[in-house]
Amino acid sequence: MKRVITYGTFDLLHYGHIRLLKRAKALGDYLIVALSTDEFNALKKHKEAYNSYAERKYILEAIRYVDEVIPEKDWAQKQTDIQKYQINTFVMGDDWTGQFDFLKPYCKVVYLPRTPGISTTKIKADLK
Ligand code: C2G
Repeated sequence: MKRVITYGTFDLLHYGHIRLLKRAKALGDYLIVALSTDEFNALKKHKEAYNSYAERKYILEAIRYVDEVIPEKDWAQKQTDIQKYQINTFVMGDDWTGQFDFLKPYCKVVYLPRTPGISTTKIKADLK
């Protein structure tokens, strides 16, 4: 079984997120999403999600491509996660290209093209 992992806040879930999750799942058989906790968002990512961690987890668990959701509490947990969850492939959108190449000794690292024209920031701005 090929196990894939990806990380993110996934707030105000939109089709760009879904396309990322769909393509990530297509790279294996089992997709784990490491979901940024509210504390990690506030303290380390300096962004506040509209939906709480519990709500964002509930939404992600309803997506056919997602097999498991775990908390992302720290920038430094990826290497441990890869070993703990026996990950074959690490996936992120290409806005992160190069940032996680240090994981290459432990698993495949894939950066997928972001979906243009949609973002949580844009949604919030358009709704003002
Ligand atoms: N994404 C995408 N297309 C968009 C918007 C987002 O492909 N139009 C991807 C991002 O590249 C990311 C994933 O969807 O891979 C989740 O997006 P965010 O929740 O914005 O993730 P981010 O805040 O970048 O958190 O440790 C890594 C961080 O937790 C990543």
